[in-house]
Amino acid sequence: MTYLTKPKFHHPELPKNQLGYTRRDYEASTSTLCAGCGHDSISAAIIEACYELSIEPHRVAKISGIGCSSKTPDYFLGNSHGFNSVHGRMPSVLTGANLANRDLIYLGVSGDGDSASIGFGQFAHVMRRGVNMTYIVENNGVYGLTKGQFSATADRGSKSKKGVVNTDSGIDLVAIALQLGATFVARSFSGDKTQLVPLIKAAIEHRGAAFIDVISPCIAFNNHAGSTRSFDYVREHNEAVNSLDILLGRAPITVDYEPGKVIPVEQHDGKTILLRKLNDEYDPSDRLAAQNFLQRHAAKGEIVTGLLYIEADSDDLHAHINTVDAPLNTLGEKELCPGRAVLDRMNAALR
Ligand SMILES: Cc1ncc(C[n+]2csc(CCOP(=O)(O)OP(=O)(O)O)c2C)c(N)n1
Ligand code: SF4
Ligand SMILES: [Mg+2]
Repeated sequence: MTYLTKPKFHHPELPKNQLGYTRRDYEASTSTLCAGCGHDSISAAIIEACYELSIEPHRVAKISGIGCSSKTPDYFLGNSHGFNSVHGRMPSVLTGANLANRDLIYLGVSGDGDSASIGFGQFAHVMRRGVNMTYIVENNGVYGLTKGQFSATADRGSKSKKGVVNTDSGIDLVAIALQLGATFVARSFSGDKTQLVPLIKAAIEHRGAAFIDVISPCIAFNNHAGSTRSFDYVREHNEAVNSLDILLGRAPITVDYEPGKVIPVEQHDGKTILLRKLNDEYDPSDRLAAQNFLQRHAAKGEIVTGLLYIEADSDDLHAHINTVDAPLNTLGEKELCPGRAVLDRMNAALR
């Protein structure tokens, strides 16, 4: 993979987070993507979210597949663990790593080709299993890396750069994630950092499968009239249903808000997300209503963004299969081997 290292020096008075790190400590090599690619804005949003959450970089594992989007983990969190896997196989690598070491923060980064075309089966299973992760799809409707073929998320009727009309139905990964039981589902736009950064922070704090579909225009192959993933189209059709104001720690809520306008969503560990409603009709705690709302609006060509669904009292794969609290990779022979007598009893029970 090509990469350009960034100089290490920086202004001594750059702001620092609670750990004493600057934003520069969450950066990595210089991006080699096309100038103006939406994916670079998502990398910047991930850096900002991790800086604001004061995450220790060595506690993050960033895992990706293949594509321009899947290259981006090279451009953020240079001091974190990383695994650039095979096309469409990021979810199984992430699941395995998560099962082996539950103590890391898992960040899956993928593209619409990587997740909705070749990796669609893997995407489905990682969602239905409730793996504790933040799964981001950088959705541009094309295979950017291989020069702009329609991906499976491209809308029927949308036009390629050369004027070819897509005749296949597009897969809506948000609808699929909702149907398969993801406990945090959001959509955003790479051009809206104000919306995206709090969503990434909330997804990282969420326990369970957190999915964010980020519309991320490909300026080289899918930013023309007739595309439904261009900067202009998304700006004109963006229908934000809410915004996340603040992500608080365990401190009591001290901000004043008009009742009904802001919903406090308490998470499993006592942390609270404040959700500011922009659409009174929208209830992000009702999975079925969310699915209905999204389909009605998609039929009108609107792109609904915001936190679309959250299950506050969620759990994850480790809870489902009842693993021990200690990460499995820290267990020794003593804990892992039950002893001859127990094994004999188990074998006898199977005869
Ligand atoms: C098994 C396999 N099949 C096909 C390819 C070729 N290939 C590389 S990237 C890619 C599509 C990437 O599209 P997407 O995930 O949307 O990423 P983008 O480049 O648009 O960000 C394809 C088909 C590959 N690398 N490996
Ligand atoms: S080809 Fe498209 S997706 Fe790839 S770097 Fe260029 S603008 Fe981004
Ligand atoms: Mg793509």
